[in-house]
Amino acid sequence: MMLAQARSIGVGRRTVCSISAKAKLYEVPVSNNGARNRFIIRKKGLEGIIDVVSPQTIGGLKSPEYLALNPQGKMPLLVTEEGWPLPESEVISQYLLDKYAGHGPSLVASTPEGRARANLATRIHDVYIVPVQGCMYRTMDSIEARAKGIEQIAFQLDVLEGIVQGPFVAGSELTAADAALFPTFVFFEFILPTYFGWKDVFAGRPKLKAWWETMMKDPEGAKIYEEVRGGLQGWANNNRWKDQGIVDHVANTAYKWAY
Ligand SMILES: N[C@@H](CCC(=O)N[C@@H](CS)C(=O)NCC(=O)O)C(=O)O
Repeated sequence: MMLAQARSIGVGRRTVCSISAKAKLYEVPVSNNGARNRFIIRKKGLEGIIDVVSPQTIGGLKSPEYLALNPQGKMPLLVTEEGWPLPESEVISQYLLDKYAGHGPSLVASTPEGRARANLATRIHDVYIVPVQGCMYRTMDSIEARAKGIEQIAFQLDVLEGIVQGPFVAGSELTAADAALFPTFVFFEFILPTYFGWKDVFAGRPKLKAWWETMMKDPEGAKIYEEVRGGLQGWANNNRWKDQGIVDHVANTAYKWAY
C-alpha cells in the first residue's frame, strides 16, 4: 500500500517498509524550509514520535540512498513511521497537522477566512520567495539575476505586509503559516541589513514588524531563531558572502541592493 502510494506520486524509488519505526525528518538547523516542520513538531509535542536527523546520516542530499527517498535531492524529507518518504516542507506540515490532529494545538485557523489567509501567505512565500531566496546567499549566474532576486524579495515583503493580519499571520491564532514564514524572515533580518545595506527589513512594514516581535516572544519561535541564525553566523564565519561573490556584486552601485 505504502509502496504503491510512493510510486504513484513519483517519489521514493526504494522505499523502506519497516513497520512502526520512529518517523524521521531529514533536515539541518539552518534550513528555513526544514525549520517550518521543526517548529510544528515541537509546538505539537511530537518529538517522541519524530526524530529530526541530518541528511548526512545517510550520506547527504545527493547520496544514492537519499536520492532514492527524494529524487529532488532537497530537504526537508519526512520518512513516516511506515517508511513512506514524503518531501516538500508544506506538504509535510499539512500531513503533520492532519495525522496528529489530536496531538497538541491544531495550528489551523478556526474560520474559512483565517485558513484562506494562512494558505495565501504560505503560497506567496513558497511560490514567489523560496525560489529566489538563494540570491541572498548563493553564487548566481549574473549580477543582474541577483539584483532582480533582491528586488523581488522587497516586493513580496510588501505583498505579505498586506496579507498578515496580526498578531499572527491569520489573526489571533498561531497557524502553520507562521511556521512557514518565520524561518525565512530570520534570513531576511540578518542577511539583508548585513550584506545588502538595508536599514531595517521592517521599516514601513508595521504589521510584519509586530508579527516578527510576536514570533520572537514565542518559545519555539525563539528557538528556531537561535538555530537558523546560528547557522547563518556559521556561514558568515566561513566568509560565505565573500566567497560566493556577493560582496563584490553589492559593491557595484550601478544596481539597487537596499530597499
Ligand atoms: N520546495 C521545497 C524546497 C526545498 C529546498 O529548496 N530546500 C533547500 C534547503 S532549505 C535544499 O535542500 N537545498 C539544497 C539543494 O538544493 O541542493 C520545500 O519546500 O521543501
